Amino acid sequence: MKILIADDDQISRMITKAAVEQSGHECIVAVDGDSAWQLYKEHSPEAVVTDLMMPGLNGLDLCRAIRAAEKDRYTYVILVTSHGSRKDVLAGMEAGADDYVTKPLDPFSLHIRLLAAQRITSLHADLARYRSALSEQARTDPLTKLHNRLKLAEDLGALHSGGVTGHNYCLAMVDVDNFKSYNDIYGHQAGDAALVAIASTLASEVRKSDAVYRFGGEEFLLVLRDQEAPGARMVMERVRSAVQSLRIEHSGDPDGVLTISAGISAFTDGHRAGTEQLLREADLALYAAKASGRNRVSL
Ligand code: GH3
Ligand code: MG
Ligand code: MG
Ligand code: MG
Repeated sequence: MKILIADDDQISRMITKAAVEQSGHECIVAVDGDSAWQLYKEHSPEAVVTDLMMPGLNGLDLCRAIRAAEKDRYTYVILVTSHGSRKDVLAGMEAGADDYVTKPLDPFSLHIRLLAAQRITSLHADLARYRSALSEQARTDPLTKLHNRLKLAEDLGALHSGGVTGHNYCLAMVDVDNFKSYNDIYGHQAGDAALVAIASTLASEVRKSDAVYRFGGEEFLLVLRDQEAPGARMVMERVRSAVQSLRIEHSGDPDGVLTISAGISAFTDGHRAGTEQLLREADLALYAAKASGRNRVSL
């Protein structure tokens, strides 16, 4: 582990450092609470061994600051207290410390506590990884591996709350043409494979700053950043043509291959609509593209 030691007394500091190193850990040493806090933020140590009484930020303040700052991790905090001060120990544990050792420091007591620290922090690291994998999974469509509607809602929310002021963007709602009959003719498995191929074409045809989501069954939503309607139309024409060029045979479609239709809506300086409104407008435009013959892009 990487362990932060905080003590304003030079002798105590040396003793603690020697004990921590003897236990096989890496040390970062702070001469008071304030610099401990700075070093904590800089190095993200797995554990902190801190003196209680220090000028400026004391051990209790340091504990509280660490607990308040932690999000996806856990820092194991061990207090170094004077012998017999139960009140200090209680205050320390209430401030968020996990354990304590008394001065004069016994290297063995510290060593066995660091074993527990290691176990707890690695458990927390596992939990954090698990949580982040679950969170990623909840936002990913299992078939196409595109982001899903939950992620779309979050991203659009962030786009607006972050003040897209000055940043115009477009939404493009995409729907596969005559896909029901594709499933009927070629089977559901072939349908799934076609959706995967189309999804990867959509993703590869847009810029890195753009995003593609699976909106529903055979519907996709593209967020085209820093783009106004004419530009978005050009992008979507390219995307439409790329899907057609996949040449996925579809005998039930007038083009003989699978195609998509797309409807575009634009968030501009003159039209600062909310996301619900923009989605509705993209859907209406998509409907127009379908009504006027499919395999086309509509605004
Ligand atoms: P349109 O051109 O008007 O969009 O006609 P369509 O047949 O594509 O429209 P419709 O909404 O009637 O059909 C959508 C079809 O997409 C029906 C549904 O079975 C199919 N579908 C939706 N999700 C999936 C999926 O995950 N896998 C497969 N294979 N098919 C899907
Ligand atoms: Mg002190
Ligand atoms: Mg549909
Ligand atoms: Mg369709």
